[in-house]
Amino acid sequence: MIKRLPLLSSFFIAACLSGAAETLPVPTPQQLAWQRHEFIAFAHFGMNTFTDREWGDGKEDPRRFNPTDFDARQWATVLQESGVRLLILTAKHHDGFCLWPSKFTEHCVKNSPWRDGKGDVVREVVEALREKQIRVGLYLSPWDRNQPTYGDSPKYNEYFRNQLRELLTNYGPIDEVWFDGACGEGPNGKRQEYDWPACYALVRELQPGALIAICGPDIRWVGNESGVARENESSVVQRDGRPVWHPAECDVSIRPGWFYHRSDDTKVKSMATLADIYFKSVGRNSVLLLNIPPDRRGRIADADAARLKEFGAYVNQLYATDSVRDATLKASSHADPSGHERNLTDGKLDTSWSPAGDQTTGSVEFDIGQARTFNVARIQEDTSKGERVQAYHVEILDGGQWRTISSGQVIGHKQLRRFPAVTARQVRLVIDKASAPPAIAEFGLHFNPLAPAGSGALTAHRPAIASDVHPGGTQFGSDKAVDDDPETRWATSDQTKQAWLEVELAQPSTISRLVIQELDPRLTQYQLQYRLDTNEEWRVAYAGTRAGTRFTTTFPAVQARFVRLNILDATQAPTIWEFQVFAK
Ligand code: FUL
Repeated sequence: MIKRLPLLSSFFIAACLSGAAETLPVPTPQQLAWQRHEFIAFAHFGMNTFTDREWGDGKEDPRRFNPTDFDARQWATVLQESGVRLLILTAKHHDGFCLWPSKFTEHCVKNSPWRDGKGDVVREVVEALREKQIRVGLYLSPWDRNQPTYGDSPKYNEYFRNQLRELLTNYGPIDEVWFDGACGEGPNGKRQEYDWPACYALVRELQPGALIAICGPDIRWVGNESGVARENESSVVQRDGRPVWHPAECDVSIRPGWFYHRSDDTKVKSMATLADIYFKSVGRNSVLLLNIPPDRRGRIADADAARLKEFGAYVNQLYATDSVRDATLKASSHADPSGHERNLTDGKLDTSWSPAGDQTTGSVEFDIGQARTFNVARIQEDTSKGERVQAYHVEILDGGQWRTISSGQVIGHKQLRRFPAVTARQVRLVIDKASAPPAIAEFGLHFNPLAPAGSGALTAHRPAIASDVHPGGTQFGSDKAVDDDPETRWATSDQTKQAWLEVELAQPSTISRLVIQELDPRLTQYQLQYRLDTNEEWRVAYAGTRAGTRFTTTFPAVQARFVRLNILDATQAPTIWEFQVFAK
């Protein structure tokens, strides 16, 4: 994992303490508005688009940047038609090439042939977005492989702040500033120490409404680049022994890479995959940040545009029918005058149902009037009051008996709980535990026409770490071997022959089947190792001398919490589409 944990500013901590219940952290108004966008977009565009790379080395000739038909209005139109309300543009990626004419470097658009060196991608994108009421975010890579001062900490910090000042003063209101955590050594061999407090102070001074993401106090990286949050992902995390509001953002690309590569044109994620990601990000109380990388023309590629619009339509359709919208509601009790249960179906996030007095448990029954079929429950807290619920379940009346169809702990802004389709007339939402009187804003029941995607592997979407990752870019990260996406792979550095990939399962599990999908057959000696606890020695569940593109084997069942593919020898650097372990 290359992204770093953020630091917290005192500004931010102060905002957390002014909540409804004294000790419950609450979002700032900006964080609240951002979470309610739910689904936002990323545009990785720059030198890499023209060199066909993911991580440039900063030595590229600026003349290589030359989009043939740059059209920011086309981006904005596609985004608007897909329901996207915020776009984050890579103003500068790790190669240091700036998409705006910076006064502080020659490595930027002013030395490119595009628009005779007079162009400004940032300006054109910002203006096109504003015409369509789409908000703007900017990615400014702290890691800069072009800057000679990188690694000479005070000097580079000044350069970085100068760039930040240009971006935050010349382009109107910016909603999100994205500081990536990837970081290498500078040319002098020294590691750059960033001056984060000074950067945060500058953002607050120049753009008080902007949220600082990733290496920043306002928005947290979810921990993988597969667009997937954990179950019960909370916006409240512990920092220095105190709870603070730091919501999760799930970044993922619509293609295998972050930048456009023609060879990926046939690998645009399918609707089933995108829908699954949506449920595992937005449906788990997180914001989905979906990357749509413009191509060498400087336009969103046709396949991506079509898929994004299809995705936007799918999301609208999902909410279009709600079985409880006209249901008759009856709560165990309700707070007067504002906590009436009718607020649960009024479509407003600022009105909520709360039980009477200071009760922290309660339930609401929905009588739909006739039996309806649904396979998704939507539950939303009014998070302006914090995340209060700690346990809940949803049940249906089935043959005179209440039967639980879904349960969980965190609700937060939104839970979309999937379950096999059921048909029922009476449904009940039960709050089993909360840290303060719950304030439930919305409840809905929907039908998702797409079957949940996924292999069912115990390793799928679990935290994965590797001994080695190819330096070409994060599209080769360890998470790619467990993302259930056969178009993305974990890759090791070119000379590697030995490597390991370790995955933590959700709980101690019985395992007895292994699947390995290699790019091509390279492994010649490897083990599937396992253990129940980090203090234990690794044990071997299976040892193999070949794998290949579609390898499956069973082995005598063992109990594991951690599994590891331990590669002892290979003909070439190991690279693996999927590593999966199953119960059976
Ligand atoms: C990573 C970067 O290294 C990738 O190139 C990409 O920008 C991604 C969003 O963040 O850390």
